[in-house]
Amino acid sequence: MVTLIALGEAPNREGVKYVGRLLVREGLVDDFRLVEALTLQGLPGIPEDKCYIVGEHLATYGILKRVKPGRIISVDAHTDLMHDYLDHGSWLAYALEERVVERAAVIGPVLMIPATEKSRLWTRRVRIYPAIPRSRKTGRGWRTYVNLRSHGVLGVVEDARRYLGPAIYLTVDLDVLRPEYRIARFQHGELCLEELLELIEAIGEVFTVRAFDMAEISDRVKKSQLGRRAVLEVFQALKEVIE
Ligand SMILES: [Mn+2]
Repeated sequence: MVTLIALGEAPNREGVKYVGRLLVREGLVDDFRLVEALTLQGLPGIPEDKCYIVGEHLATYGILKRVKPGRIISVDAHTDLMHDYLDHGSWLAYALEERVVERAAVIGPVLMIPATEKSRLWTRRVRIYPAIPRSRKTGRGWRTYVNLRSHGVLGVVEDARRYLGPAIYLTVDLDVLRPEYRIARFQHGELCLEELLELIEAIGEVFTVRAFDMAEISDRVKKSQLGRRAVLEVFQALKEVIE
């Protein structure tokens, strides 16, 4: 079964429902369950499942409370490690702080990456693998993050495997794709579809993926041919990873 979580503002809720219909029309799923609410508190119970489709990325926080996976990989253009109030830009910080997850790896971000020790971003029990080379200031001077461009998909995924152990929950925020895919409401990242598919495949080879979500879908995807193709191919790749 596939569970759609249409949470938050109308563009996200519309986008999720549109993608649900698209997946049925293209024969990728037979049917789906829909859970809809304006706020996280308003969500009725999230059913336990292996496949979720999510608009507002905050829904992943709700899923984690239900699935309790312990370890998570978040593929995202943003680290979602802001630490001011709970929303789509901070859910991972709160999930870590509240021990909803014990350890996390964020792969592919270009934004919200801690650069100094004074950063107001959450930094504990999380490892960050940016899309392109980035540095942070530590007690021993500037150090470069292990990143996709310099270390390759395998370099990153194998490092994450040593850090996280064998079994994970996987969330893929589609804003990790470049701006021309026009899927998410906020700033897109640096990956092309082929790079994202290669990353998902490598994660599937190296980890046991207990469940996944595909997140940050908005109604922009209705008018984006590249976006629709990406949604279908990423969903297919994710399904293969848990089968
Ligand atoms: Mn996100």
